[in-house]
Amino acid sequence: MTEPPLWQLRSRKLSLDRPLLMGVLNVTPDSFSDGGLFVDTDAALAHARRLIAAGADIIDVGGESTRPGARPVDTDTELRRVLPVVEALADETVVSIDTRKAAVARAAVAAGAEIINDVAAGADPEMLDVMAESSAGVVLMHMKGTPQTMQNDPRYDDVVSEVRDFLVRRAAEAEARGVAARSIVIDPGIGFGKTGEHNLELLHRLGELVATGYPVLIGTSRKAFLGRITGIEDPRRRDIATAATTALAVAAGAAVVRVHDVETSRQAAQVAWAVARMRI
Ligand code: PMM
Repeated sequence: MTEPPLWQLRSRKLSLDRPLLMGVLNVTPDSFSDGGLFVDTDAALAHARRLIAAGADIIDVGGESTRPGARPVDTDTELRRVLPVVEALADETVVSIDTRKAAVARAAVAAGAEIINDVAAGADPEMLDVMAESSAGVVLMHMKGTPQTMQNDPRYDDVVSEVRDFLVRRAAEAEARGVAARSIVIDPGIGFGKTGEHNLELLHRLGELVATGYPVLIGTSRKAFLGRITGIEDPRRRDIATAATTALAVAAGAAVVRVHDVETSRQAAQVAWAVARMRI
């Protein structure tokens, strides 16, 4: 028997012998689907506890919106938003910090975060060193451009191979700087510098990312392409559409799904996983 795969985090390991659910907790005034709801620390903690009760394995705390066109925030503002939440949650669950800033990642790990989720895949010159020194689990995500520019007519010759090659290069760079291979998860960055059709192709050909050997995280939750497909304009009404992508991603081998509504995606992930393995 081969050992079940593990994701090595800062102070513990997570088993990847079933898909993991990462619940989204945006402590921001302007995220696209839940901006403004959980800026207050108590409201954020109450929401995190609801996500945990629904089956979240990880809570992903973010203090900077990366929706298309969002304005960057400064380090102090981001820290003020996320640190009290990270500190309070670290005793209760596995906390991931969603940030592009090395300084925020460093402080969040010191406050108890186990995972650094970087949508810029280590673009901050100090980020890979923070990842290596902290021994945190890391998510390296592909984004074309920046949140300010990424949706201005993104083009690829072959989106899947370009995204895959970029992620494998960044993972190799992270390993060269001292990040353990078993700490790394890759993410194609659904909606980050991609058209709806690019997102569909990445999901359709997910197996090509899974074949890299790195566990793959997929974040489709409530994103605009789901609105285009279903005609649902309000992002908060896109959780069933999200659950459909969760099922497909899990069936194709995704290791982690990042979602706002954990309950619907947990059910979808469990059923897809049971069918994929033919085991209840
Ligand atoms: N999407 C958002 C933010 N952070 N992180 C990862 N790793 N993957 C994603 O797809 C992703 C992310 C989009 O913003 P939201 O927090 O409002 O969903």
